[in-house]
Amino acid sequence: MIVTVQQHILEQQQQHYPEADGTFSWLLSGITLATKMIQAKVRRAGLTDILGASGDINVQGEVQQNLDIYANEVVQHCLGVRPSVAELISEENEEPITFERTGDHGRYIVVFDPLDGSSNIDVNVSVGTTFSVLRQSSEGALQPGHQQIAAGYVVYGSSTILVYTAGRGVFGFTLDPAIGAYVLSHDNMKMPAKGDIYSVNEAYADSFPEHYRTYIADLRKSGYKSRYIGSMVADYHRTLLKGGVFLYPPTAANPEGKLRLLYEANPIAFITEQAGGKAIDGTGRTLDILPKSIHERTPLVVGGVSEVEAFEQIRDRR
Ligand code: P6P
Repeated sequence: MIVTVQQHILEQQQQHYPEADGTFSWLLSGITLATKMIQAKVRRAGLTDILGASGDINVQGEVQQNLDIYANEVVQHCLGVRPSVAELISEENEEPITFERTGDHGRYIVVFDPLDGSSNIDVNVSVGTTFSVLRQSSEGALQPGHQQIAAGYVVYGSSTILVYTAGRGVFGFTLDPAIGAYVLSHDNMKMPAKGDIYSVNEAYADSFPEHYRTYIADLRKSGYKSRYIGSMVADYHRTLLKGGVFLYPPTAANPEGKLRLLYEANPIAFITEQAGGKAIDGTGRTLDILPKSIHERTPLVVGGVSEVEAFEQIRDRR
């Protein structure tokens, strides 16, 4: 008996938000449609001459891949036509995209990275789309992550998997290409309290703060394996399924960390806490950070309770 993501969202809504009028589930269907269109292009990237950089530079100063541009346009289109969306914030756009909505429309802000890890596209490594849904408010998207009403990601890997939470658990859906639907494949996901994998780019270890280096050395001594793909959604998805820890510490090149708070760390942190794990910026809870700008970066240590609390103990011993 298959359960599609649309059925699941409606069941969740009927169960937990009976007063809801369906605008939220209609918004989420815009995201699932966009990711189906993106995955179709990702799966054929090498064939449709879409490989290679477009030569443009995005606000992050990164060379844009053609797929980045396509993915950004697709998400903007699929969500922009939803009257419930007041504002879109994309990793690819310096400024927010706002929509003039009347009446009780325009209730939500969607923050997203249309194609995270896109530098891996040309070498056929998994990439992903991340999203975070906030209620429209006077502070716009500059809200702490604990105010997210939904968040999720799609990882375009050996299969295409959508993982999302709306605050009542974490659910994973695998795209069945034969029917073009996301089908429930990971019900009520929980992150293992303790794993045996750590994931960090050790090339920058010399510039990590001392307690990060001590922490990683301790994990190695405890027999942990190292896995690092360099595509956050893929590295995180493995951590959610197998446990362990994924971290991007402050480095000389990125003293505030490299990952972006609004559309990388916050969605991941919301999912992690809903799945029983922990996510911190090195000092405090990621979801409590009050953002100052929409593209701000943050350090991230995310994983099972055992691994993150082991980090906190080493940090606090300083
Ligand atoms: P580094 C991809 O550009 C990204 O934003 C994340 O997806 C990934 O985790 C990180 O950067 C990799 O960064 O410095 O290890 O190459």
